[in-house]
Amino acid sequence: MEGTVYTGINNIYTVKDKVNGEFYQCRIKGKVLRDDEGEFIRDVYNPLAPGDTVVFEEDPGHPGQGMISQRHERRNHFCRLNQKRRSPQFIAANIDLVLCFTSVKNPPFRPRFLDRVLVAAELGGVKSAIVVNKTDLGMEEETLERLDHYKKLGYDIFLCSAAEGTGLEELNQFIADSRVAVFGQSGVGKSTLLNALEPGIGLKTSEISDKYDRGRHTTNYSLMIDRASGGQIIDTPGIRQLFLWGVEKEELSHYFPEMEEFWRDCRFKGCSHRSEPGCRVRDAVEEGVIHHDRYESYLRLYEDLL
Ligand SMILES: Nc1nc2c(ncn2[C@@H]2O[C@H](COP(=O)(O)OP(=O)(O)OP(=O)(O)O)[C@@H](O)[C@H]2O)c(=O)[nH]1
Ligand SMILES: [Mg+2]
Ligand SMILES: [Zn+2]
Repeated sequence: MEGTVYTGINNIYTVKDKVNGEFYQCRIKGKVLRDDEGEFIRDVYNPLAPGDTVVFEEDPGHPGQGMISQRHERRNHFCRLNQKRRSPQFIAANIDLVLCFTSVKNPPFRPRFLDRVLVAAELGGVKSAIVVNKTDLGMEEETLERLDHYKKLGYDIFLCSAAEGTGLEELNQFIADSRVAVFGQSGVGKSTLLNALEPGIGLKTSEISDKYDRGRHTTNYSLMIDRASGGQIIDTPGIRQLFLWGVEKEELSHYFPEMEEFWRDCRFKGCSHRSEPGCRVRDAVEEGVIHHDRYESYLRLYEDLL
């Protein structure tokens, strides 16, 4: 049987059968999963994420339960480094879009965090757009300016208030019939907004206290949901910080779209764009062509990779 993974909790994966549309509770056959070539998938924090397509068989003695034997090749993935395990933690696979979620306040707008998410999407080969939630709390001039810059970089931006229902129609049109994962800090309102977009799904949400920054998370596993109008949404747990997986420091600048036209012309091959002479990227920062805050994000991500 062929199916798609919708969620995975404690090594039990919910898989939807491609033919009959039924859900099966599955384990991995022989504990280690194989890919299309029959090779073991090793050194990963989790071998399967919502959106993965798999081969599985139903357990004859237990209807509705099954064993997964193979994971098909992915067309893309969204992933972060699990710091404790030093291995990739896959958040979603085979998706059309990552919605990088932020809020204007409570928790505060954090462009540095946003940059990390945008780079991670770029690395996994996934298209991304920005959702700014809680606009009912009022927008700072500084936030508007930063958003304007992201727009110039080519990102679609949606200003929403899940509380007041504003901006939802536009976002709905944009994601129609797509498979979309939402990702962002805890408390920005991902689950609340998805509940507003797709009434009846009843995702758990919760009041944020001033503790939000210390890791109080409401959503604690990724979950894919079929939308009534077609397409899927994937809700994910909020995190405090994102670390990149799958990039060499020499290539980090390739994942900042605005650096594309400069890094090739640096004097040294493999330029870190930090202190080398003849660095075109730094020239562009000094000329104001590359935003100094984006460059700061670059430097911090670079330092993570040292
Ligand atoms: N003012 C305002 N509050 C909102 C809005 N959207 C969500 N909230 C509130 O923000 C808090 C957190 O919402 P959640 O939807 O649980 O946040 P989340 O991003 O899913 O958080 P995690 O699951 O922990 O990652 C709740 O108290 C919501 O009521 C909004 O548009 N405006
Ligand atoms: Mg949530
Ligand atoms: Zn350089």
